[in-house]
Amino acid sequence: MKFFFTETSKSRVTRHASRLSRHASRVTIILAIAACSTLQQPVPKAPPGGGGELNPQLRTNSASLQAWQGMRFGMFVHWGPISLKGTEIGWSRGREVPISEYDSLYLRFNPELFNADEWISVAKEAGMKYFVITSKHHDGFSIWPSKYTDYDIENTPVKRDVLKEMELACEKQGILFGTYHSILDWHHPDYTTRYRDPRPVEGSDMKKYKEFLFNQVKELIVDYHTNILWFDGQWEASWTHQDGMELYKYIRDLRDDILINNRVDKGFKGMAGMTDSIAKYAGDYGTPEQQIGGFNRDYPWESCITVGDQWAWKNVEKLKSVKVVVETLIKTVGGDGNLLLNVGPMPDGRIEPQQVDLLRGVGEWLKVNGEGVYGTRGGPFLPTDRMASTCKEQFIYLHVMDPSLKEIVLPMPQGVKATRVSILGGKTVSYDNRERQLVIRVPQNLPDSPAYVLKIRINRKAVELEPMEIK
Ligand code: H79
Repeated sequence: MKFFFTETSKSRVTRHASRLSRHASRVTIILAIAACSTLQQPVPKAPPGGGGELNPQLRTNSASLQAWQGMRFGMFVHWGPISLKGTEIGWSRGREVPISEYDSLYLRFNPELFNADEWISVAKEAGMKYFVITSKHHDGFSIWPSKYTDYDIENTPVKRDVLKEMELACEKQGILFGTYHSILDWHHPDYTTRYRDPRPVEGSDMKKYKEFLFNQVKELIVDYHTNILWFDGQWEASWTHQDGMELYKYIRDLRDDILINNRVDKGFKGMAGMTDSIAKYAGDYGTPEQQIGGFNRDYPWESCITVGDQWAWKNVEKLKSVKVVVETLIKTVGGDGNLLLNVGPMPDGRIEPQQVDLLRGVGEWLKVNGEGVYGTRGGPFLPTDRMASTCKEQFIYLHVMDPSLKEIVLPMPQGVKATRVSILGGKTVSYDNRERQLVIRVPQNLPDSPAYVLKIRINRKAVELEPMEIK
């Protein structure tokens, strides 16, 4: 019989990890008993991701993955010396900002108002449950005192280990801590290729660069207890499929409960961000960028989207509205994905007040409606521009973004009936069960909110319903 957990337990280095591990072994026992005693019940499928074709036994850690999927909403942060210029991190090197100037910015990077607890409080107020910070972007700057480079925070005027402060603030406030790490490095002399220039860099040595990369990743795991490794920049020719699988295995051998995105390997396709062949390529989840992923319950995914139009901070940036961000979150969770919403803090170390206001607005909405977001799965109704749905136990949460709807008609499979409908933060709502249809009469005087959520109790487990299209 095939059980849920196929991965072996390795030594864990964090308290968080051992909590997860204790949880995992309890779940394993319960599932094993369940699998033996109730043959009609489907045995939960192992998560689809893992170490790629070279490591077929190395599967995504189910407990970590499920915990992370339940979080649904995280904070992405792109930050570094380039915030002094307000141009894009990585990409503006050698474009808007001459290389020599870009590479000297760290000498005057001095974010005196940086306060990790404040950042993480903002994430909490926004209703975010995890946090991913750029440990190193394509520009090669390391935001922690790394043993393996001098191009790091230690050699800026900042006399603090800001990454450690972020890790500890996350631990203190109960937020899962993760790191974004670019595989490519246009600053490192051993990294072979440079953007737009296919010629190998003279004297470069990818073997040495890989050693550097692996060593830095180990620092993030051992010294900073990162729980998520969010790779990027794997698309350049210098990085191979073999390298991707090797790096995945290297990490999982150090600690088996870390989540690793699919950009560790070459299976990541375009900005839609999913992996072509999950058996072939390494990675635990897909990463659509600046777009909402399509409905997918089979391969976990997370959309990363900026609050403005740049990843790093930019002066006078036009931000998305609270309504647009809430709708983005709804459509994402409705498609069974997570949302990693990006902010770019300022060179003085603060998250810009207008970004904080936006996040707080989203948090206000989640205070009332979070029940329909956290711990849910997407569906059964496929997201549209007007509505999206999530489900949990015997409840369907219908997120309605169009306040003009007076009556909502939903398809229902034969025999499935609603037994109660209410509005989150409000009263019960009247409805009719018809032949393969549920008709809901939308209440008058809806709350003034970016969207409202109808909580529909049905006479079976909602997650068992096949996905259905709605108009
Ligand atoms: O870290 C964030 C981006 O910096 C990074 N991925 C997210 C998470 C990323 N790296 N590369 N890309 C995204 C693709 C970038 C494409 C573009 Fe451009 C950058 C389009 C516009 C700016 C470079 C400049 C390519 C075309 C013009």
